[in-house]
Amino acid sequence: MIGRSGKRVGQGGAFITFEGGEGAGKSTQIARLAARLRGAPSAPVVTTREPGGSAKAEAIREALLAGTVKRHGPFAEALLFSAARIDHLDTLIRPALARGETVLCDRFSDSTRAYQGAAGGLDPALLSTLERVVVGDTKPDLTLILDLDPAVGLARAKARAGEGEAADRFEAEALGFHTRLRQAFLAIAAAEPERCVVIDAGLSLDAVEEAIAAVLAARLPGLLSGPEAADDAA
Ligand code: Z5A
Repeated sequence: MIGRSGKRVGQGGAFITFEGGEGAGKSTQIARLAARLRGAPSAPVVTTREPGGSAKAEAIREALLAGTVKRHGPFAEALLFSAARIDHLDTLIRPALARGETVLCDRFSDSTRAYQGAAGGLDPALLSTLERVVVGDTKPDLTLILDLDPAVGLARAKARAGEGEAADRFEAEALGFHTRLRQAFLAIAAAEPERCVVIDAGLSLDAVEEAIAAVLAARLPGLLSGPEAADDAA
């Protein structure tokens, strides 16, 4: 099977993105899935994140999360997220996929659609043009949308940050902004069911991990159980 990222799924790696609101458990579940995949007879695994994942993109991340770009509006933010994504794709994601590795990425272009589009008010047509230019054919083979009540997610993020650490530019937005985000991610999943799967992120850590493993087994046979499973499913 040839995936959307343009590479052979099941016998090489795959491009898998994790999306959702604050504190949904993306970073935790990426670490768990990476450990699981590293114990399986499948392709090598790379974990990464957006904004970031490469030296230039990490520098852009600092400015975006500090909120210094906010005063220039959501379009300027979308352009900077895109600039970071271009470097990330060129220097990390595409080379890893070309080597046949699996890339697990914490946020990708659906976050631009949700944060700068649905919640930030940018025209979806504009964002879709930007996405086409920036992402090209390197679309995720699978996107896991970790869905959670935003009040619960924000409380988790706050508890993790600990006393005295200020909320970043996006965590500081009001609950209504985070509710729009949740709806936006669910709408993306509904519009692209062949790529996206919604995971109930309100379950326990272990239950979420098992739900993700079940989706992988169904959608990308071979990644968890070796190339023979992919051949059997073909
Ligand atoms: N952004 C954007 O606007 N446009 C874009 O195009 C892109 C991004 C790419 C990046 O922030 C920000 O950039 C982001 C969107 C915006 N908004 N913010 N803020 P980030 O990378 O710093 O943060 P994040 O992506 O929102 O992730 P997060 O807040 O770190 O959450 P998470 O990775 O989903 O959750 P976690 O760190 O795995 O878990 C949070 C805590 O909850 C932790 O203590 C866990 O142990 C706990 N947890 C996790 N799962 C569970 C369960 N199931 N039960 C109980 N407790 C749990």
